[in-house]
Amino acid sequence: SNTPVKVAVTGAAGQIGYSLLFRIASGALLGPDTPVQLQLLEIEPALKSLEGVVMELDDCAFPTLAGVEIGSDPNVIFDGANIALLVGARPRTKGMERGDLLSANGAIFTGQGKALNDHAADDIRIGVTGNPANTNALIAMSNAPDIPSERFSALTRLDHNRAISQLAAKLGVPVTEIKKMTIWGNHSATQYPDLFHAEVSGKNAAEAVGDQAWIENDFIPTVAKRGAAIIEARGASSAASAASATIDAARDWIKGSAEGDWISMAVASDGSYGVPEGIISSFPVTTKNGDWEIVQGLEIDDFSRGKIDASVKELEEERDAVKELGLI
Ligand code: NAX
Repeated sequence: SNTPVKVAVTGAAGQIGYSLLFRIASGALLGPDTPVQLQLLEIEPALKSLEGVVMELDDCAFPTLAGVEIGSDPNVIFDGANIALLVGARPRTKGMERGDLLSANGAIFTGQGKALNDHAADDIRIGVTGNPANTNALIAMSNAPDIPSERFSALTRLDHNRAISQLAAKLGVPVTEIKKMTIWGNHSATQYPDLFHAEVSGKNAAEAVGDQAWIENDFIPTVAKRGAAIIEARGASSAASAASATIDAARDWIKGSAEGDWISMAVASDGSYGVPEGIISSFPVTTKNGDWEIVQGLEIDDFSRGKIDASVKELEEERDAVKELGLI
């Protein structure tokens, strides 16, 4: 149809926003035949800078961009939104304790959860990129009782893409040969990128690598600490790759994952794989018609069990902390 899809983006004047908005507007999210209306949320002091970004969006004359609205009130910006990409968050600054970070973000994501609950369209899908992404998604979800919990997800697609890229480089194969990659757990240094269920040209990836030491001492920490390596090299955190992963995640959610493959998404656990119900943890999922389903029946050996449990434990601690702060 020709009715524009309303895509809300928060933190729109930030670094990820500067890459993300142009990709969405050019059709990378919904394709060349679907007009999009961008609804951009920023804090008051960043609105002037956001106006400059909107001038640049205008200057691209994207055929798929039907309109742009900006503002600092989530109740206005989320009105009628079909997709909300929650990118804006309060970054951890020097000397900030984890509790401070959780409460600063708690204020943002409780308010945005309520605003989505009251104003978003009935078919809303919400992807959280802003960190701590899993727990921010949990806070938003808990403050939006009228939105089904399956409509919330947190981004682990960047970690997923990083894992594919590292494995492809190790084996000297194109990324297209790699399927069924999984990130388990939290989008943090405890995440577990799993090669034991991944496939390379149809064969088991861990067997193709044939080197447990590389998996444990090289692959897993390289993927888990890639964000820090980018900061070290670039002097700024990953932005274009984070925007690209945000697009991949939302596009596959809406359009469906590929036949014979799966993707990683952090979603509300139903208890699968021993992950406590309700926490937002990353799983292998397939998607179809805007819904996701956790891939079932994978055998989890002791090594993987330990890695998944460690990351899930961190998520439970974050959940307990935000519960104590009265945010959920
Ligand atoms: P920036 O600091 O460049 O941009 C964030 C923007 O959010 C700022 O313009 C700020 O004004 C805005 N903002 C803050 N509070 C807001 C609110 N209440 N409503 C609307 N906007 C608000 O950060 P950027 O590099 O763009 O990163 C954004 C977030 O993504 C950060 O939390 C970052 O940690 C997180 N990331 C998550 C990744 C993931 O894979 N899940 C990877 C990349 C990135 O580190």
